[in-house]
Amino acid sequence: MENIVSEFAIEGRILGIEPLGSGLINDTFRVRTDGADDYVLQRINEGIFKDIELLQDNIDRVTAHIRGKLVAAGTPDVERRVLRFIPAKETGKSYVRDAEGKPWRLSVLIRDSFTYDAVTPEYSRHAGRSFGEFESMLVDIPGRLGETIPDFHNMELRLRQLHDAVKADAAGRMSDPEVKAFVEEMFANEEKMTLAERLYREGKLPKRICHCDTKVNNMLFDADGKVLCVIDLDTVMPSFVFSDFGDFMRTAGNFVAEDDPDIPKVGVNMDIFRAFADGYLEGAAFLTEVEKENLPFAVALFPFMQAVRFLCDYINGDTYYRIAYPEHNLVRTRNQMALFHSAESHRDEMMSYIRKISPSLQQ
Ligand code: GN1
Ligand code: MG
Repeated sequence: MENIVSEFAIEGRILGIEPLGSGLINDTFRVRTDGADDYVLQRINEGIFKDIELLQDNIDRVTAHIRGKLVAAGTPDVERRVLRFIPAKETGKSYVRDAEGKPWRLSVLIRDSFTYDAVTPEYSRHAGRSFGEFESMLVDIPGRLGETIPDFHNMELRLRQLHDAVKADAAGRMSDPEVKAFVEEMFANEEKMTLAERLYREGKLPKRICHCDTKVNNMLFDADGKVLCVIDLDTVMPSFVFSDFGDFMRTAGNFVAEDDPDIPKVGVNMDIFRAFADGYLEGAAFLTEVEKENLPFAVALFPFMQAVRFLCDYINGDTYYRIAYPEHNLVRTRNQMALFHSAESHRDEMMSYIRKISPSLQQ
């Protein structure tokens, strides 16, 4: 790995390299140096991100655009507010390939920053505002960003993939009655949960540039719980705003982690919902009525979509998500389906709250 790092134009000598974070897709390391900055080294999972040129081009454009906005607004401490990727010495590109052809990239580790897997309502309010502002800053990014994973958050596609997985039954897991019951329940919800794709076709719902992986641990907080910077930009692409609202609530708004096997503890934390919605509606001034009134739908959609994806991977024999034990994806499915049920049962309460804080919505 030291050889890889030395292909980038870094400052200082490398003192050590150690694993960092808990992502399920890429491999991430911290590079300690004797210079002013430490770095984050990542091996990009090319099995999942098939077009590395497009991926890195998106990231370069997004970070440059946000940096420009922050500088223009006179924001202090810009280096801690947006990621900086280091160019490769030879090509000037923001990634290199190792001897086996695997792609790697390097960014500056943001000083005095913290990540969390669970947050308080106060932190969630900051997170909501930050994701709203992140989307706002990208409203006028020139040109079109590519889809790094085509139809990434398309619920219709995810259900088709489940149909295919069930048909192929590659790992022989369809004989498990629990798996079968989940599959049936998912298909029974097909019509209801593909609402966004229909609204889009009817011209009632726009696609915007969204982050599309707003897990709570994809943001850096400062020591006071304010959000410094949004990270993990691989999936920044055109999507519905439901992606960002829904995925944050899916992770931060669940009483437990997405793979906690203690299912009775799973549920939507309404204190987090209210705080996150407050912040998000403050940050995302561009939202249309249709977008706002479907935010409670988004809170149900994302655990449902994630359950479909986890179960699909389980049925396929665990080829996508990193797992720590054989039933991991099934446990994740149970957890996310329970969260989906909880979100459904809180739907009206969430709607009343959204109406209360956005008076423009019809009462
Ligand atoms: C993956 O890489 P990571 O852990 O931030 C996944 C997300 C899922 C998430 C579930 C590219 O995100 O979509 O919501 O796992 N990213 C990709 O934990 O599939
Ligand atoms: Mg991540």
